[in-house]
Amino acid sequence: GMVRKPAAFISTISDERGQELLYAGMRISDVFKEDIGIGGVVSLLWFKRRLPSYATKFLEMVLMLTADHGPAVSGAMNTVITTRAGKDLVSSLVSGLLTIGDRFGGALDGAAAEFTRAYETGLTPRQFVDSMRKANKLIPGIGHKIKSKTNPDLRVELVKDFAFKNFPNTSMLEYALAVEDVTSAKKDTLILNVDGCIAVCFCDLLKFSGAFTAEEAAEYMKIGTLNGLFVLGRSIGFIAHHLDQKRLKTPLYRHPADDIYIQPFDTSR
Ligand code: Q5B
Repeated sequence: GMVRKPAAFISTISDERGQELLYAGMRISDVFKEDIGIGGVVSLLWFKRRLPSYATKFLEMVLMLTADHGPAVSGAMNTVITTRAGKDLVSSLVSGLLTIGDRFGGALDGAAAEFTRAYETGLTPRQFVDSMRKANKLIPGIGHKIKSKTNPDLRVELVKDFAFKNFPNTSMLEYALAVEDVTSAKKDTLILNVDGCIAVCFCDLLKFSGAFTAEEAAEYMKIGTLNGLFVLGRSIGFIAHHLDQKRLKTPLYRHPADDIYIQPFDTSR
């Protein structure tokens, strides 16, 4: 019989070869007929399935409320400086994206991993906080430069409200809030931050929506899915900052020298 040449690539999410483009088997015309929204498209392409409507609404909410957080954050600054150096949209966008990581905007995967480990091994919130302190590790998803108990992050309030009203189970969110009680008692700024709150809610979705097996949930937490949410959302904002600077025709940026302390070089060594 016919022997098929082994394929160099395998792909499982989309297909453009037929008459109509398919996203995880769904025709692009049905994507619009059924009005599945950007949350529905993300579910198809990231998870290869339709998710319940509260879950796709949640995805959309995350993209909307991570879209931007002003010009002062690391990523937006990088984008603005790159644009002002005369670079194009893609260069400016990626220079912003490259700042996303453990400290800024990329704490979701770490938060999901640490909070899940703590919850599943049965640590009390206090034991978890103490164990992280002992290991000399910051808790991903806890802490903010300007937001605090007294100056709460309204984005976090919106995410919490939505999860409490719509999710079948919010065990991970409740656990993370109990951890926040411990950390914020030490220092006002050690709140469950936007990365942390989205991450634990997403864990509740993966674990309890019924749409994923336990193995799938564990895999999605491991392969970078959660940081992908922030990266996708904040790309909207970084592109906006690029366009804004272009519109404003801002010149090349040079940092004022009087704002940099240059330490005298020790020539005796
Ligand atoms: N301490 C976020 O640091 C920040 C602790 C902690 C235990 C912690 C820090 C951190 C984990 C990573 C994380 C996401 C760097 C943040 C985001 C998106 C954003 C951004 C925006 C947007 C803030 C003071 C004292 C020290 C520390 C202790 C601090 N964090 N202890 N666990 N997690 N968090 N990142 O204010 O005894 O005084 O030495 O790395 O979740 O990125 O808007 O800006 O939308 O764009 O500089 O919202 O928390 O605090 O480093 O001076 O620490 O608290 O050990 O203790 P800060 P530090 P001590 S959301």
